[in-house]
Amino acid sequence: MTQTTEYQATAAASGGAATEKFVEKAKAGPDTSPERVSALASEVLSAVHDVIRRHHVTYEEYDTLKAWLIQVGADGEWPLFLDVFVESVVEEVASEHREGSKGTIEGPYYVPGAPALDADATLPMRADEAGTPLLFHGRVRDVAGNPLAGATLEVWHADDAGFYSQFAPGLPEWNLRGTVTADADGTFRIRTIRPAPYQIPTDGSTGALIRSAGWHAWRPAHLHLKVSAAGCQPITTQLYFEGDEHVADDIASAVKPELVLRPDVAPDGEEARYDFVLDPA
Ligand code: MBD
Ligand code: FE
Repeated sequence: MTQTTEYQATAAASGGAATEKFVEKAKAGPDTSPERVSALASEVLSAVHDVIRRHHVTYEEYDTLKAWLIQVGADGEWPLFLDVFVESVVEEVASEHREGSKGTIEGPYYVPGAPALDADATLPMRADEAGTPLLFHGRVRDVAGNPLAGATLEVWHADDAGFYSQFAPGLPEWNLRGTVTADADGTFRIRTIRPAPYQIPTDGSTGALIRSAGWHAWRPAHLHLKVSAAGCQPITTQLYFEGDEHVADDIASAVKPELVLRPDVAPDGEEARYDFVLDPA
């Protein structure tokens, strides 16, 4: 169990590594008008002022908050903290008018450019990859029911210990990450392993808040996907597994009933089907 010890000792690096990746991705932000910046910033500040008044927040508490905010930055955990506690509402607003499959939050561990795989795919994994083998298959269609030939499914997920490649030490670069191109009839078959539930790193500042508040630190086991096809709006989503205790109690509030898989037992592990429906662009 040396491996486990090594991972635990460095778990905070998972949240931290996400900052480097995010900064690479987030170039110049969109041009936001001064009116909108002012409206949003003053409402956020008013909400904070209101909490201070209602709870008679003390100078000691104010200084604790300052120190914690500084530490979140020092740990590189802003992407982790924001995606866990804020992104679900941004996604809710962004997908209000969508008719096709439900999306949910992206989270901090997406990396573009995973290895290209054809429609009958096995995700890159170690020869002795632990975990129950999972065959995940289905079809991608548009809202009118037409199959989307050559749709792309970017898939990424944690391993059987709950760790993501490129965000935890000791994993091959693209472990359990792939870019799958569906067939001419929109179908795909992806062989992987069932991921473990994900625990927010307990040794960073996000973990410190969770512990101080007496909350639990868990997300249910999940597959992450970005599904896209020509002429359609891409979706970013996650799929969960029925029976996982955290499905009803996700710290990131990202579970929707439509996103829960009910895998069947298969000759070699388990099998689950999910069909994606994409809205027109
Ligand atoms: C994850 O794996 C995740 O998907 C989210 C949203 C937040 C933290 C870790
Ligand atoms: Fe995740």
